[in-house]
Amino acid sequence: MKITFIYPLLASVSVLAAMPAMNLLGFATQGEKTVVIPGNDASPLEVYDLNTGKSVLNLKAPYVGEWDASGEETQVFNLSSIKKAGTYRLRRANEFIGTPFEIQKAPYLDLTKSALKWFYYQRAGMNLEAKFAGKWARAAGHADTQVKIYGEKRAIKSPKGWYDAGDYGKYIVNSGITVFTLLELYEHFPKTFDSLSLNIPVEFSNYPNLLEEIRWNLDWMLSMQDKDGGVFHKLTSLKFCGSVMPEQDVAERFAIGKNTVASLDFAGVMAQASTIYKKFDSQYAKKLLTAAEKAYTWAKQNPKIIYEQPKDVETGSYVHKTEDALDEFRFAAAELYRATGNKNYLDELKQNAMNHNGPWWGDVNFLAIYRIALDQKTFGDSLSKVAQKILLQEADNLKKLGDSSAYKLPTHPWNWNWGSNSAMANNGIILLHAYYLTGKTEYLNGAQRSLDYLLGKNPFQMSYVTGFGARSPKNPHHRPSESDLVDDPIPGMLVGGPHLGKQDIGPENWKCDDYAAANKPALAYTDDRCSYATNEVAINWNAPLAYLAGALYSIYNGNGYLKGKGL
Ligand code: G3I
Ligand code: 9MR
Repeated sequence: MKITFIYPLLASVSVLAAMPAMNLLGFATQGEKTVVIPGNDASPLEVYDLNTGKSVLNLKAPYVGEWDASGEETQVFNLSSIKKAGTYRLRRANEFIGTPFEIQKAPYLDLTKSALKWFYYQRAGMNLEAKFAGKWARAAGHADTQVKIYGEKRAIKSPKGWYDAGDYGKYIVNSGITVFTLLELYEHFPKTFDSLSLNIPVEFSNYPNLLEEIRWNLDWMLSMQDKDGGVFHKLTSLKFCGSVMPEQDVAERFAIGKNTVASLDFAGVMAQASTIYKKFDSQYAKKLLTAAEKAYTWAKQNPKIIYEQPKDVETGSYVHKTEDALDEFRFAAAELYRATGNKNYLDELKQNAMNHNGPWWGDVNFLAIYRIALDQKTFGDSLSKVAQKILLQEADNLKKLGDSSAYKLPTHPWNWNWGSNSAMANNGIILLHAYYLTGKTEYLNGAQRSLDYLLGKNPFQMSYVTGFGARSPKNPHHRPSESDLVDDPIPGMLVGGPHLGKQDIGPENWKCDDYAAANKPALAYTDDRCSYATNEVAINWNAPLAYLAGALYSIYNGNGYLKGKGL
């Protein structure tokens, strides 16, 4: 059932007044607070404190900009001078516009928890009990205890792990950047995440909940490593199943495509994880590191095995045409050097120059940049300064692009691609790393603007996260949300977002053509389950959302990473 948004006709709100595009979850008292209003109205904007009924800010209409990503004329208002916690509402030309919004000391905690809890909902091989999953409780699917290796007679046990997205596949490459991002969130903000409860089943009582959840996918990843150290690309059926619940998808599944990139993504994440889990579970940490070194060795011996999708396999492929594995070698060597101190990894790192690419599932160069830029002590001044320079150049590029855009969104033109919302979140993470290095608030504000966009400061004036904000996606392309008997989609999921690829419109899928006419990237989106190109959800999209929201919450709450004092 498709729900189109009819803005709530709240009392004394004119349907003609332009609705504000703003972060529907509100702002931090000390954070930047910007609002975009489409159009060129000359009237001033007022902000009312709903607790006192008084106007607390009166802003003249600013100049009118035009956003090339949507073709809209817009005005940007800065409400940052309001520092008092409370509930507020915008008023213009004697009418209230938009919905009430909160200003509080440290917002986005509920969003962070829900974005992280979603990984529990993605668990393969576990029935989700009501005490943890609420009304989205479901039976287990895909035990994956007898999985044939594609093209061979052998079979492996490959249980657990997270479903990749709206489908029931499990993919190593996409798990790589996802697990890296979640582990970085833990490592950067332990004061928040050591004690944050996600209300998930506990198997390792001494682990923080976040590390417990991540281990569910790490354990699956370990099972995808072959005896010779090489790692398979994915575990899926040959074709995508229909819109059914996990336990109804009984097609045979295969471990497919041992290859270089998957082995290196695996090596990098296992090495990174070994440094984090050793505090809680030294045996497990050792197992992770051994697996990491074995995978790296296999990749060194097999440097050019690029995944090729077999003809009879139609599930996701996570491979791109310019794949050369150099970025994955860089990422893995950096993590292995940090985990082992073995100079061989450092020497290889030095022969594999960093660049400006990424971060996305297809290029993990930036994961190495983050590691080396923030850990000068381990990697030495010269290498670390190179990484810091690249990071700050990228952050300054993004800041400049954001400052000059009529939505103040730090983004590159090429970010308008499949999963554009995750690109916006990853841009916010680059800006946060620049803040960690320099303490400059302009970078923190850039990260805030990235989150603002995802939570409502966009041409649809909606939050792109299910269950969060007055207007949010109701029909994601997500098999459990489509086929459970629950109207509300599972909460905390970031949908892919707008772009002009329109891969889901065509002969086999005309029902998705309601956004076919969109000719601007920021407008090419539809909240319809048919739209896997704009309205699916994915683990590598939720991870940067959780990082961005969790980092901002922690910083505003005074648990900041490095407290902006740089290295
Ligand atoms: O990299 C090129 C770029 O150079 C070019 O300019 C641009 C414009 O055509 O295309 C870029 O490639 C895109 C690639 O993503 C990298 O962004 C492809 O067009 C685009 O089709 C590709 O989309 C991927 C999609 O699978 C289809 O393969 C998404 O990134 C990826 O997130 C998505 O992943 C799927 C899994 O396969 C299955 N599970 C669901 C998951 C999410 O939809
Ligand atoms: O559900 C699949 C989604 O996870 C993928 O991202 C997408 C692109 O590979 O494909 C979806 O599956 C569709 C298939 O490609 C075409 N027939 C309809 C399937 C469900 O929408």
